[in-house]
Amino acid sequence: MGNKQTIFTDEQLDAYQDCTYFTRKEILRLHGRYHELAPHLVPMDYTNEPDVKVPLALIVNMPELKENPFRNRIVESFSEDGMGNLSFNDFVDMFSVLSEMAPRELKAIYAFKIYDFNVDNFLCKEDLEKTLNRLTKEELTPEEVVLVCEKSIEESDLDGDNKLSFADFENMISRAPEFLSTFHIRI
Ligand SMILES: [Ca+2]
Ligand SMILES: [Ca+2]
Repeated sequence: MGNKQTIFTDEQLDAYQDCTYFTRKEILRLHGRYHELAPHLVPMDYTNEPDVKVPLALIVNMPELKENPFRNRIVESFSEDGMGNLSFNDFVDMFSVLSEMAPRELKAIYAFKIYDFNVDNFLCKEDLEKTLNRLTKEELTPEEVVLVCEKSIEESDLDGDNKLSFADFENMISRAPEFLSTFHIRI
């Protein structure tokens, strides 16, 4: 018997491996990162599935996220309580979707949700303007942003209702993959 601490049971690690794009080893490393964010809050032993959440403010400060213009919205969209507090499961899900192993289609679903600022299941001109302002770190003038948004909608709006449904959005990112660039994060 060594003195190596048990963090997860084999069953838990199998479940994580099945539900994410991570290996057992990566799950353990992620637990280490999660623990490091709030050592006083997050126990090492997760075998009894403690009900612990790490607040948004600590998560968005991780080096992997802190330069990302959508960090708050990303964290909020994976937070089961909707407030941006992440349980370890939420934390793993988030980095799994952001990982290079996650398929483009899955990233597109989350990107659409994150860009849909007014949560009506469409990307309208205002949603795209907010998105583009963040993506270009305000490098474009307001007039240029309006122009690019109008053009993007015009080119991708398959059903002509002047806003982008998810199908229209998929059409847009097939032409402009940079819309998914902020959703590739290696941890
Ligand atoms: Ca919208
Ligand atoms: Ca449309």
